[in-house]
Amino acid sequence: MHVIYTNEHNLHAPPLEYDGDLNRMKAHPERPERANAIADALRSEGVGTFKDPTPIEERDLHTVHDGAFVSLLLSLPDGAGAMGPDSFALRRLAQKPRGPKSLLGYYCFDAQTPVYPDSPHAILGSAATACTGATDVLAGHTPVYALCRPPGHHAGRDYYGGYCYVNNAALAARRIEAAGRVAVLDVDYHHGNGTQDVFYTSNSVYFASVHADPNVAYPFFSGYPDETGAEAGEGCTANYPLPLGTRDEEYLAALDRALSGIARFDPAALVCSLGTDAYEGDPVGKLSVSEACFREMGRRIASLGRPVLVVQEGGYDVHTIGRCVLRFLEGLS
Ligand code: SP5
Ligand code: ZN
Repeated sequence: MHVIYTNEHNLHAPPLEYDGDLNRMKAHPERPERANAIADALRSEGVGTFKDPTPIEERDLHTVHDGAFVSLLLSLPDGAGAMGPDSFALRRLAQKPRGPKSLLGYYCFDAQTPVYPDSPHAILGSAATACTGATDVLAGHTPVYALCRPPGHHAGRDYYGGYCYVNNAALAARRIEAAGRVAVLDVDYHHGNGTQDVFYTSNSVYFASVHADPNVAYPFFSGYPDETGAEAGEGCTANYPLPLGTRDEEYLAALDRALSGIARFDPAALVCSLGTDAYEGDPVGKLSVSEACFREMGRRIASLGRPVLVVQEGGYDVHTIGRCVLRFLEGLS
């Protein structure tokens, strides 16, 4: 199994997160130790052949993203330091302002996704990791694991947030689309709003997501069962929200429903957005999925019998994230 990985992600290390508590910033959960823990776990178990991604350039992001959006993200002014907006556009009201900080507020939808001077290297490295994984799947390798960081599934065509800057899984799906219909299965704890949005009107990419109920879980404003796609893509989006505290049996029942929809769509290949934040010990997620369940998830996904690219998304318990990924890849192989 190819494992695509670059340590460039270490260049992106936001120290603190604003989570709505106006009195205190918290340690940022999306930290380099996450990906380093996964890489260490795979290496120490001798799982996979590690391979550097083939570098990509800004223009390679345009298959999914708006040009002005990525150019702002990747080239903030020198000396700008840590950047985040303090005002957010409600776009039905907004015009596009000039000035990098206010413009970030046009493209960003939350306060937890800061841009630091070296973040662009990590963002491009993470996107390149997913794209190289896609190329390997097109070349006949399966499964392939793209150890992406930062994650990507909350980023849309022209917006970012949720610790995500560009959408790694969507970039990979677009690349694999050259071989035929693609399904994206998102098993991160959070709804993959960005990926859903990118493919919402497409009938060549199916999107299914199993996640915590957005009434009470981030990203709140999408991930409901009545979101089923639009125009040519009507029927090509499926959401399976779960109550907080959901355990293995009910989780796997929802996964089975998602997999039946994918089987009916009959894709040539599958991209799996893997978050381990549904794990019972995760500090951000509030579902109750066991380590053994990750193996069973891998097994059921493998039973579709399609080539699979796994793209790493969230998962914040650095002590168990490696084991959850190992179990999942074990089940998949
Ligand atoms: C890729 C991904 O999993 N993004 C998730 C973004 C979730 N942001 C909202 C979580 C805010 C909670 N702050 C952490 C509290 C730690 N106890
Ligand atoms: Zn997540």
